[in-house]
Amino acid sequence: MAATVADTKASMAYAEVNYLNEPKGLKSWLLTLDHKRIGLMYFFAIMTMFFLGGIFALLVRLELFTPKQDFFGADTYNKFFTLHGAIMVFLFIIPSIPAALGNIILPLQLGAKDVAFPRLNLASWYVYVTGALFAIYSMVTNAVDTGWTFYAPYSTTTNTAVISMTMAVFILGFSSIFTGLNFLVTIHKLRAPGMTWFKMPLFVWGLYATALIQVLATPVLAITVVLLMLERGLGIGIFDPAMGGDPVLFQHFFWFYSHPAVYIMILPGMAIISELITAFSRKQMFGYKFVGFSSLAIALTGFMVWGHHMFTSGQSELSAVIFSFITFLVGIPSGIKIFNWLATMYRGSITLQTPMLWAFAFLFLFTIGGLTGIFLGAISLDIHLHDTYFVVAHFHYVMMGGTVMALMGGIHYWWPKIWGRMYNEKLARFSVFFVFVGFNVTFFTQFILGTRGMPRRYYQYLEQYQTLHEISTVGSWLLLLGFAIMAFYLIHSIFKGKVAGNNPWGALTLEWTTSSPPPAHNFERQPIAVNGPYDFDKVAAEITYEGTPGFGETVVAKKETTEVKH
Ligand code: HEM
Ligand SMILES: [Cu+2]
Repeated sequence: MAATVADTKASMAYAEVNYLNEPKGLKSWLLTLDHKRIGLMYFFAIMTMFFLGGIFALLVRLELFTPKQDFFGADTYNKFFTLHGAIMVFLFIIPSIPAALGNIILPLQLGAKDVAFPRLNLASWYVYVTGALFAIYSMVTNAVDTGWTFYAPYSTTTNTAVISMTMAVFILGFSSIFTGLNFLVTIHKLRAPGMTWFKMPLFVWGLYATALIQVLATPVLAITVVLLMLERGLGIGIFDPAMGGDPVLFQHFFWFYSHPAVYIMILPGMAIISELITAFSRKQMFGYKFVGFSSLAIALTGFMVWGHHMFTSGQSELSAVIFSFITFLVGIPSGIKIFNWLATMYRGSITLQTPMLWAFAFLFLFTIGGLTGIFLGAISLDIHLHDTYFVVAHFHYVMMGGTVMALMGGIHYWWPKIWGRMYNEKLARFSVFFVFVGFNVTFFTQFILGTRGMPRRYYQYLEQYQTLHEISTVGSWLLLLGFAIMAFYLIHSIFKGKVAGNNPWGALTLEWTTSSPPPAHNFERQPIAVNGPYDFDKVAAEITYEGTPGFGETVVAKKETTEVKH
């Protein structure tokens, strides 16, 4: 493939006419059917929610700095951790990777002009915003103090604004279902000519598995919160034993959605990591099919383990043993992914650019999160660790150490495609550093606190826990610093960043073949998938950004086969 000089210049330039500025005007944004614009609107929405949820987290940590009451009373504290959890789960992390990055990137990676149902896509954003408004309404009218899990019968009897918050969750569910449905049909119907299932990028495989869960599990949550609202509003006894209901039933319903939901959170994160590991190792994905199918395996087994949240809630011993066993099984496909990522890096041409640093942070933190999940899946251990800070540490290692690190990796990887410009890489490294260190300082201490018996959801505690709580709170300030630096250089880069060109990293998936930022209809010519997404041993792409090693060259990576030197 000999590129002409003119082609090369164009591929290194900033695309003056692009989806960001054509068509112009606020109305063209609010009524847009362009998946990239909708994805960007989602991006700003989820980042606002990450900020809001982060403020509540910092307040919770601030109160926990000392064992006694310092700033807020018990009721306010309960509201703060509930709002933190509910915002982070329902308004930030579930829509984050699929609805924001997935919306922007998935059609580009498939070589499609848009998603299958662009109007449904726009509708999903408005549904999301409506849900967010209900959540905000709840926050300003007495808020909620039940924890993000809304366990009955407390949630049907507390005098806080449970109905508006559960209504928010109900509405947000539909936006999630719309996105999932759209992706399923898009992946089936709109792949570029030549793109067979096994030539799809692994990001697409991951979003496909995620979409299955979104479509199948979310309706269960919707029904659960409707029943909760009926009980609260009309006094129908479903969950409250005082009215003849069964509180354990609520927990079954809730976790039947919410365990699969943790895979709605982590599968897209894993999917991003697959892209990063191959791109920055310049190597074919080791065990591509295993990595692809393991996403489906996780999605399916994820439906059968919800009872591990209820080992102490009253279920038969037999069901506890079965849930425990299946929980261990989920570790297998996750382990397959980790091993294949490591094998992909082995003998690769690794470059340590910012997205890859986030991928390393993910590998390290998610592995800790996953392994401590196995502790909790063992019934005898969980009896002791249930509802302690060990659990808080575990799910933060998975959700924040896993999904949020992957999200940050994805944002930094696709940022130059989305805006056509590159961020300041020095500052980006500082940001990774502070977030990584801050994260471990904040949350590793909580594993220790948990094993020593510190319960979760308390604003006062015994003096023996103080030092570890203090360290954890200081960690949350380091996290704040890391994310503040990031916000600064990312916003700065939109206006002042260096031009990135079409393919700043030299990656091979189709989104890198169009200009940066892409035109409104994505591609000037219909792309054809000739090669696999990671055939670095067969094809080479020109690297269009001066900060990437091999700039201006078309670098051919090492062949997979090992040459024996004599
Ligand atoms: C900015 C960093 C973060 C800090 C400092 C932080 C801190 C905390 C604290 C102190 C609690 C209360 C624990 C308790 O007393 O039970 C908590 C709970 C929780 N956090 Fe975070 N968190 C952070 C990020 C996140 C993220 C990114 C997510 C999800 C994506 C998340 C999800 C949750 C959930 C679901 C709960 C449980 C709430 C509940 O008990 O109802 N957190 N967090
Ligand atoms: Cu679970």
